[in-house]
Formats: sequence, structure tokens, C-alpha cells
Amino acid sequence: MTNHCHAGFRRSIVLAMTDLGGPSLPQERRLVTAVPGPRSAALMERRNAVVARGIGTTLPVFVERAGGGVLVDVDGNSLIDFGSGIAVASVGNAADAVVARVQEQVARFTHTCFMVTPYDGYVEVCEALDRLTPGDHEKRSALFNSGAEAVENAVKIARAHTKRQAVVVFDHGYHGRTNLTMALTAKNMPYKHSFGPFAPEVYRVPMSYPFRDPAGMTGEQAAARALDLVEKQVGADNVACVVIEPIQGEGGFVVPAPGFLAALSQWCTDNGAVFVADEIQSGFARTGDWFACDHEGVVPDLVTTAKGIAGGLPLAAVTGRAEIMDAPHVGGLGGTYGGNPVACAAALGAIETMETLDLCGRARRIGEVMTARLVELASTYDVIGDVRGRGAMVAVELTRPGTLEPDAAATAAVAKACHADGLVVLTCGTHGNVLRLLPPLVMPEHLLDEGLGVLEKAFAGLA
Ligand code: PLZ
Repeated sequence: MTNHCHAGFRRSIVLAMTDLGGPSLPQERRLVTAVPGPRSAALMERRNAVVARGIGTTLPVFVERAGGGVLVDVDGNSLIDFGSGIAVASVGNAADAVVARVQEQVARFTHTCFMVTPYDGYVEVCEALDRLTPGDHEKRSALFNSGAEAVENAVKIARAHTKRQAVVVFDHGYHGRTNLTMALTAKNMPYKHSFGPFAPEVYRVPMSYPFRDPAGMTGEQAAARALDLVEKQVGADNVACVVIEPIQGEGGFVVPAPGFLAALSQWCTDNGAVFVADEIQSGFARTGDWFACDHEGVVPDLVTTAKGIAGGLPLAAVTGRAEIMDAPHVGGLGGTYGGNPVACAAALGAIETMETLDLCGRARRIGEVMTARLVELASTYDVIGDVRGRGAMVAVELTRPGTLEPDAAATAAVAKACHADGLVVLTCGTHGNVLRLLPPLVMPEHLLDEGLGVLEKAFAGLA
């Protein structure tokens, strides 16, 4: 079953929008100084004097405006955005419907605390989550501020429901930077190093990673490899939940072999554990379906969402089976800002944009264009070991030619060359050897083509 989203399924009632996807910024790559330019460099100096060292910077370019497929910096350079602020600005920056709804809401009220005196925007977002997340069972949602907070709450809910403690996660998995989610996250540097001790009762097992697994290993076999360890080392009866990104994000855009997710989900059903899909990076039209789980018809018990849900405002959610979601006692879940009214207004604008512009369809088209070009690139440059992903969530993994040995240096060099040439690309992967492409789904096709051209030039420059 594939649950593609339907254009126009939800009509715009509140706002008269004539120009939904039409960003007013010129959609062009334009370099008028070196990148970074002098103004960005000066701001970077100010930044370094007051911002804690622990907060990193991928590209020391200060942004002044952004929209559609471009970021315009303080020196007047217009950069093509293949990052979307780490898969957040899927509807584009300052998308018309997001701006209009946020402006309307911010002028009426900015905060009451939903736990004190509620408001309808929160309810409307939960209704949308109910409708859009996989499965047509009865659902409930709870709203939070960040992805990590959503994952923490999914674990709380699963533990309250099952009255068990163990949490099963996967190699290369990423779930956040809070104490529990650091424990769930695989990679030490930079996320965990020196920040322990970490939360207990977290067990990591092998992921299905077709590029690195034994040739021909099926999804079912990879699931059996993982679940055998769970049964022997944890005990099925102790497992509260299995938490997995259906396509891994920070860990390297790892797409598991078909059947892997379904087998894990079935095991959870058979063993009374909760199957949690962390769709924080892969969700909300990014992969060409509303959620990555839709692609294989997998229906998780709980889904965590954030990032793309609210067009850039901080909002996150846990959505799932009513009987699981309602396990915690009244007052057991919450937070001062969770489901803030302005963030909810933004989410309603973002969801409306995704439906009106059929951004699922757009993500599939972007995926076709990117994948075709990258596969061609891989046939030219043997440092590209793998091209993978789905929809507008695509990556290349760089290895020493003919081996599985990660080539982080080449990856960093390509990213650096792209940045200097006006293309924002991000890297990821446990070994830092994956270039990931996450353009806004409203990226005009001529910019997509031009961005891929910049990437090709960067590979040519490696030789
Ligand atoms: N789960 C699948 O991708 C956030 C992290 C950036 P927050 N990924 C970007 C960084 O270096 O901090 C993410 C994710 C998945 C959870 C999270 C956490 O979401 O909103 O960053 O807390």
C-alpha cells in the first residue's frame, strides 16, 4: 500500500492565497563576493566572542533572507539550498501560507500554555496528524518543541503502556541530544563524547545497511540478525519499544532492505512491544510519501515527527494508537511550550502548502532528477560507492575505490568546494563520508539542475 498525498485534499479556508509556491526572492545562484564574504566574516568574529564553542557551524555564512530554493547572505550572495536547515524548510523558507497564518496568530495571542487554557490550533494539528500518519486506527497525539523531546516522550509512553523498560535502537541511529536520546543515538563524536553517563536500559543492535551488509542479505534476514540478539541479550518480555528511523538521517541516509521494517513491526506485535517510527527527518512529504513507512505499508504503533511539520518553527509530535498514547496518567505528559499556538499555526500553513502544491509528488520528481544525475556521477567517479535514498532525501556514500573503506576526507573536500561555489550541502554518516541532499520541496527545477551541476564540478575538482 502506498499512501501518496493528495493535492487539494484539504482546501484553504482561512486564507486567500493566489501565489502559494511563488517565492518573491529571485531564484538564482549569485556570487558577488567570496563565500563567506566580508560581512559574514565580521559577524562570525562577533559570534565567536559570545556563542559557546560547542555550537558548531557548517557554513560560516550569515543569512539575511531565504525562500524557495535559495538562501541570501548578508553580503548579497544567493546560495542554492540543498539542506533545508536539516530537512526542516520542506515547504521553503517563509512560505506564504506559513507567514500568513503565523502573522494572524501572533497578533491574536502568542502563548497561554495548552495545559492551562487550550486553543483550537493545537487540536487542528492533532487532527491533521491523525489523518496523515500511517494507518486508519484510532489515534491520539501530543505536541512538543523538538524532535528529541518527542522521542523522549514516545519512550515514556511506551514504558507506561507496557510496564517494561528496555528500549531497542540501531547502529547508526540518531534520535537527539538530550540525555535519553544521546543514549539512543549511536555515534560518539560529536554527540555524546564527554557527556555521559547515559540513560540505562538502551540496547543497540545491527541495522539493515544494504551497502555494507553481506551481499544478498534480505530485510527479513537483517531483522532476524537484530532480533536474535534482542531475544538472547535483552529478552523479548523486557522490551518496551523498538525505536527506528525508517530511513536513517544523521547516520548516513541508510535505507534498510525491503521487509526489514515490516519484520520488526511484526515482531513487536507478536511480543507486546511498541514499534516506534522516528520520522523526524524522513516524514512530512520528504521521501515522496507523507511518511517513509508508507512506502512499504508499515503501520507503526507510534510515530515521532518534527522538522518539516511546521515550516521552520519549533514543533514536534508523538502520534499513535489511542490505547498506547492514553497509557500515561492525566498530567503525566506536557511542557510549558509544547504545541505553542504560533508553531501550530505554522504547521497548519505548512501542511496546507504540502497538500495544495502536492509536495509528495514534487519530492518524487526531485528524487528522480537527483538520482539519475548521481548514478551517472557514480559511473564517472569511483570514489562514489553508493547512491541511495528516496524522494528528496538522497545521498552518496564515498569510499576508497572498490572498497567499503569510508573516505571522509573526500566527502569534506566536495562539501567545501560546493559551499565556496554557492551550494549548501550537508554531510552525515557514522564515518562522516556521506553527502546528503535535502532540497526544499518547492525548489524550482532549474535550480535543482544547477545545484547538481555545482556538485558535479566539485567531484571533478577532487581529481
Ligand atoms: N530524530 C531522526 O533527524 C534531528 C540533528 C542536528 P531535534 N536531526 C538533526 C544536530 O546536529 O543536532 C533528529 C533526527 C531524528 C530526532 C532528531 C532530534 O530532533 O529537533 O534536533 O531535537
